[in-house]
Amino acid sequence: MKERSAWWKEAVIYQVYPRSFKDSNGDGVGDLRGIISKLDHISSLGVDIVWINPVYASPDRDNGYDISDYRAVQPKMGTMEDLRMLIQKVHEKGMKIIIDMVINHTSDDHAWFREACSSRDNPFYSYYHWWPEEKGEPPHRCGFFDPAGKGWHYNKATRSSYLHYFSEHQPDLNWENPEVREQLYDILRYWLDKGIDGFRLDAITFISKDTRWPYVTPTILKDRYYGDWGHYYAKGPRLHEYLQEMHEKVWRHYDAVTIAEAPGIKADEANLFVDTGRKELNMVCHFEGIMSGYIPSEFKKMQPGGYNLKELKNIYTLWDKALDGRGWGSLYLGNHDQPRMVSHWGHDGVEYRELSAKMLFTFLLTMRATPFIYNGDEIGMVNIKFENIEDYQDIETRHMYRRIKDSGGDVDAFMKDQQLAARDNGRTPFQWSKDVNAGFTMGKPWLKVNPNYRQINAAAQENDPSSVLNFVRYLIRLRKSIPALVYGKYELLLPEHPHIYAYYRRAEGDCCLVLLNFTSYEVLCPADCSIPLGGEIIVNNYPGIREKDGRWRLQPYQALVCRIKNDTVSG
Ligand code: ISL
Repeated sequence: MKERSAWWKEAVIYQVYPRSFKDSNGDGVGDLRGIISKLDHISSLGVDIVWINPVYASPDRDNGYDISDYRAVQPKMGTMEDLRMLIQKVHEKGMKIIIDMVINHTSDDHAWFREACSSRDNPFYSYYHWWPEEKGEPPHRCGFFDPAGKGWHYNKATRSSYLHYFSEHQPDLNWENPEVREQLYDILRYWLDKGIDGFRLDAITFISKDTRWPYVTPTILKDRYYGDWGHYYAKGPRLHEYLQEMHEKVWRHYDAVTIAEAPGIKADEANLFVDTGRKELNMVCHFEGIMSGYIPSEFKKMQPGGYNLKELKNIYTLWDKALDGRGWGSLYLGNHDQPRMVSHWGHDGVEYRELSAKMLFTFLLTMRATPFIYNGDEIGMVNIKFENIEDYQDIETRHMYRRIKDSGGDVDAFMKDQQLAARDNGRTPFQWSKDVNAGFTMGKPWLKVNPNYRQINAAAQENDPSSVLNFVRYLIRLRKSIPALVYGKYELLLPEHPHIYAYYRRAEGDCCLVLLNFTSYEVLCPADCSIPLGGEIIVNNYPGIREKDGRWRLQPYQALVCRIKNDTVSG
């Protein structure tokens, strides 16, 4: 079926992690004025939408994902006037701006929660989920960032425990209460009226709880990506009712893009969120691809040998198929919750760092899904791989360390795993130049700068035609100029091949063959994707091509896109 067009389907999204992007006042924390000062860099990429992580008032226990006032800007980030200016400047550059909205939970410092905690009779008590002590132990729920793994926290004044799926400082809002929902819709409208063009809705799949509180074994909830936990966390009985209500009360009245962060959702459930007829949301960011390669039931521990390309291809193909003609996908290879793209999916050694970054970008920008580029990836930043727990700032890593230590677990193994998977790997300051602190701040950076900034930085790449940065710019221009790369049908080739990811993007009379070598060795392509007659190579991260008897010999991490115009093969 032919895709219906929409601006957000054609867009490339650039994610800015504000506290690590650019510090304008020397306090070591990136801020709004810092982002404004770097808008030329962002717009030079050719992206269409800038997504910024939370900049609301927050005690910052989870880097802003614990909001204490939804209508205020956190002083470390700047002022409301700075934000207004950012919105205006982004628009002046012909881009759109979307913000994170964290409405599964608030901070424990939010006025609603402070009120709620004071007494059971307080009207705000019912803004949260409570388990009164006279009912005995609350049913087991897991708090992902809780040092003891617990999802309920006791509050003396109300003689009851409140629910928190993340840390105890992030109490979950009670969406059963219509007043809570109205408050939240009001907040969404407030920001849309300020000129915001849409939202990334944080952990939105968790908002509806089964308030019969069924018994769930700790084993089921042990892991947040595999097994059955999603059934309890991400598929609450009223989830879609709430999303439809949100659409009716908010989205229907604006031309905004709505993106669900969707932990716990599988391909066959995606259309429940994004099928246009259901009037819910525009896109979901799923976890199936990004978590591939981790060992189920272990905390962010990679399989020996890393991810399996066949499995990865299968996941992305399944998602494309599920959404085909019904909804629309999104694609990301890194973000603020993940290690660096190159370290995770490519090779971060000097020899292959740039090549694998370019290969991964070719993938990201030639799939049928809206691509998300995470800041820093466009210059090929890599994991910092801290050796000391004190270097980590992330609540997730710190609390998990404590949990493992307290239970007599293997902290050394944990530290090793974190070098691959910790979120702080993706949060180190942006490497602008070879100046002090990579040009990020004149003060002491809140998180250490990766010492490799002298080699990897934006300034060094700016005028180098062969840099990752300029390769990314080229790919974005290409995606914009070839509709087949946005809307064209995706057809997987060589599904069983363990090293090559190959596919066609096929539109009427136009077709692109994409060939990606995901390994650090040379691979000879099977005949199925031999050099197409009359094809033109439009992407190549090597200076030339190698072939043998009409078959491609892909160099380590080589990426090729070959365009076949007047394509007559039917899709
Ligand atoms: O970070 C993760 C894995 O390490 C995810 O499981 C993450 O907790 C989940 O996707 C929800 O993420 C979002 O909400 C969190 C916040 O810490 C994340 O930064 C945010 O992206 C709690 O608000």
